[in-house]
Amino acid sequence: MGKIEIIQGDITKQAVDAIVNAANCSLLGGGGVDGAIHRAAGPELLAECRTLHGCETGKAKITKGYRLPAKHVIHTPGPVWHGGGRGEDELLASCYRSCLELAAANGCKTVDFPSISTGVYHFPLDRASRIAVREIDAFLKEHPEIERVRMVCFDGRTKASYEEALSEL
Ligand code: AR6
Repeated sequence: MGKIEIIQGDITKQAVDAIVNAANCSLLGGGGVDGAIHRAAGPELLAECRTLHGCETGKAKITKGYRLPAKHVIHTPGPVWHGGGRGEDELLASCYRSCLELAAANGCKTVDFPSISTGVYHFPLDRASRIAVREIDAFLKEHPEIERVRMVCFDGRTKASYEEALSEL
């Protein structure tokens, strides 16, 4: 109990075993949190990402953290919201599971997530936050080796939504 935390902040500043990047399928950078992570990590991150040959929506790939305080970056392309009829819920759930599977496989005990898909990709926030905390909670129950998972929310509205979702678990 109590292994999921919600904070407000900048994910690029977090000194954890792994931060998650809300990427796109190219894994070659973009705007939002993806742009911030690449800027803070430095050009070595993009160089490693080029060797990965992209990633499918809902899957994840791991790199080193380079100049970030975090040891690793786990890159996951979330679904673009198209109204809910194109498997968006299951794809978003798969992002959280895939990232946590990679974290566990790489010995990461502390993992920080941004709010995947709720920016440029327009996934409805309250729907996304419920899916996220449900998947994280389910995974942690099966993987006691992961010590802490945080949602690092950039703004107060996002933080409030994840807090509400966590309280409903
Ligand atoms: N720390 C934590 N959260 C942040 C930060 C930060 N430094 N910066 C932004 N956010 P978005 P998406 C929040 O748009 O919807 C990129 O171009 C932001 O406020 O970054 O999954 C990719 O390359 C929002 O709550 O990701 C893709 O093309 C959340 O992160 C596309 O955007 C996610 O917003 C992915 O879109």
